[in-house]
Amino acid sequence: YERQDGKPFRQRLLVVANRLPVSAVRRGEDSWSLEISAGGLVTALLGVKEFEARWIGWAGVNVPDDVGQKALTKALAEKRCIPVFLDEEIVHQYYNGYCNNILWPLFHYLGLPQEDRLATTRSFQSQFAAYKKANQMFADVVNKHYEEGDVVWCHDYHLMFLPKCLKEYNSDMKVGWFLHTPFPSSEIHRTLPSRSELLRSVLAADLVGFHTYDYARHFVSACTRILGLEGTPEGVEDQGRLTRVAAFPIGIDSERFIRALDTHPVQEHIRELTERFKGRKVMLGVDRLDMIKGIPQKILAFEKFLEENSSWRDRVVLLQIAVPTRTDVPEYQKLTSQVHEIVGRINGRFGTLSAVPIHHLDRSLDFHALCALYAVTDVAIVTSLRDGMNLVSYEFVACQDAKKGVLILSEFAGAAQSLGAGAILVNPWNITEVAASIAQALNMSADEREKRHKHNFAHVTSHTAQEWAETFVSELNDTVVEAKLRTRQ
Ligand code: ADQ
Repeated sequence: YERQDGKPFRQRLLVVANRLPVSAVRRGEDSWSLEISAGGLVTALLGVKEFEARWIGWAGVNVPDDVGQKALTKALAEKRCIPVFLDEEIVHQYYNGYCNNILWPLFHYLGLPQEDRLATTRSFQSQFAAYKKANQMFADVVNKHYEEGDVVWCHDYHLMFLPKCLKEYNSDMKVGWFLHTPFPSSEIHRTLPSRSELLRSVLAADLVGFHTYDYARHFVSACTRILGLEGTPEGVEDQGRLTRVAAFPIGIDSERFIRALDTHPVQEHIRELTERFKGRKVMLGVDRLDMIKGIPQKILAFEKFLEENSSWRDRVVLLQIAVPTRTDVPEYQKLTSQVHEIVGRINGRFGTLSAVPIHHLDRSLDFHALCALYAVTDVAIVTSLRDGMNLVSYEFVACQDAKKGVLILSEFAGAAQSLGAGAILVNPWNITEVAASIAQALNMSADEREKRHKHNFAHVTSHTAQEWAETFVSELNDTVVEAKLRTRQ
C-alpha cells in the first residue's frame, strides 16, 4: 500500500476494534458486498493518513462456513481489513450481553436496564466468560498478523481484556488502549463484579487514553481505590512498572467537511433544503438512536419551547436524524417506539395542514446530505445524557463558517470541555433550561453568533482526527522507549 502523496508510511498500525469499518452483506456462497458504516471511530480514523493502518475486527455477520469465511477474508483484504469471526452465541453473550447490556449503560451512568436487572445479575458470569473468550479470539488474530515494530492500538470498552492477552503472547508488543466512552467515577466502576480483572488487563497496555482529563482521573482513582496501586502524574504504577494514562481528545477530519461544502452534490442538497424550509429557522439533531443521546429529552424540551413561545410555532422546524443501532436489543426497540410516540403527539398538537414542527427520520444519511444539513442549520442541539466526546457537534461547527449557527451542547458530553466557550451548555435533564436555551439560540445577535462560532471553528480545525491519532501513536512509541530506559537504569 502507498500513501496517496507517494511518501512512505511512518509505521504499521494495527487498529483493533470490535467492529470493522465496513458492513458485509452476503450476496452468494462466495460473494460479499461491503459498505463503509457510520460511527465515531470510523470517522476519526478516516483522517489518519500517516500510518499504514490495518483494521482487525468483527464484520458484524455470522459466517459459519469455510467457503464464506475465505471469500469474506479476501474481499476485506482489499479494504485493509482483517476479520475476527464470532459465532452467534458469543455475539449474544459478549456483544449484546456484556458489552451493550452491562458496560455501555454502566459507563454512561445509566445503570442496568430496570426490568431485567436480576436476570442480568444472574447471567453476569457467563457473559463475562464470553467477553474474555471473544477478547482472546481478537488477540489470536492480532498475534497472527503482528510484525515486529508494529503498533497495536486497541479500541473501546469491548476490548478491555485485550491488552493483557496480547502481552501474554509477546511482552515486547507496543500496545495502546483508548476508550471512546466516558470512564465513570470509581464508585460506579466498583459495582462491577469483574472490576479488578478489567482494570488489571487494561493496565497491561503501555499507554491508556481517554477523551478528557476527568475520565483519565476516574480511571486512575479506580486503580488506586480498587486495586490499591499507586497513582502518579504519569499514570498508574504497579511494582515498578508504569502504565501511562493520559487524555487524548479526539477530533474530526475538518478539511473533508469544509471541502465537501463546495462540491456540486452538497450545493444541490443545500439549494433543495433552503427552498424546502424557506421562512423557517432550522434546528438539527443527528444521533445514533441510543438512550445516551437524550433524544426524548431533546424533543420534550422542544415541545416546551413551542408551548412557551407561540410566535415561533410556524417559524421553526426541528429535524431529528436518528440512525438505528443495536436493533436486536429490547431497550433500543423500546426507545424507538417511545421517540415515535412523542414526535407523533407533538406534531399532532402543534402541526398545521401545511407543516409539522418535527421531522424525525430513523435512518443514516449519506455524507453529502449530512454536510448540506449541517450547513443550512441555524441551531444544532446535542442533549447527550453522557457522551465520550460527541463528534456531531464538531461536524456541525466545521460546516458553519458561512452561516455561523449556534450549538446547544450537553454539559455531559466530552465536547463540552473543548467547545464549551462557544456553545450554549445545558443540563439535558432540565427541560425548562433546554427550552430557554433554544429561545436564546434562535434570538441570538449576529455578533454574538460570530464570536461563539469563531472560537469553536478554531478549535475544530486545529484539533483534528489525524492529530489525535498521531499524538496517541507517538506518545505510545515514546512511552515504550522510556520504559526500556527505566528498566536498564
Ligand atoms: P458515537 O456514539 O457514534 O461515537 P459521535 O461521536 O457523535 O457518537 O459520532 C457519531 C458519528 O456517526 C458522526 O460522525 C456522525 O456523523 C455519524 N452519524 C450519526 N448519526 C448519523 C446519521 N443519522 N446519518 C449519518 N451519519 C450519522 C462514540 C462515542 C462518542 C465519541 C465517538 C468517537 O459514543 O462519544 O465521540 O465514539 O470517539
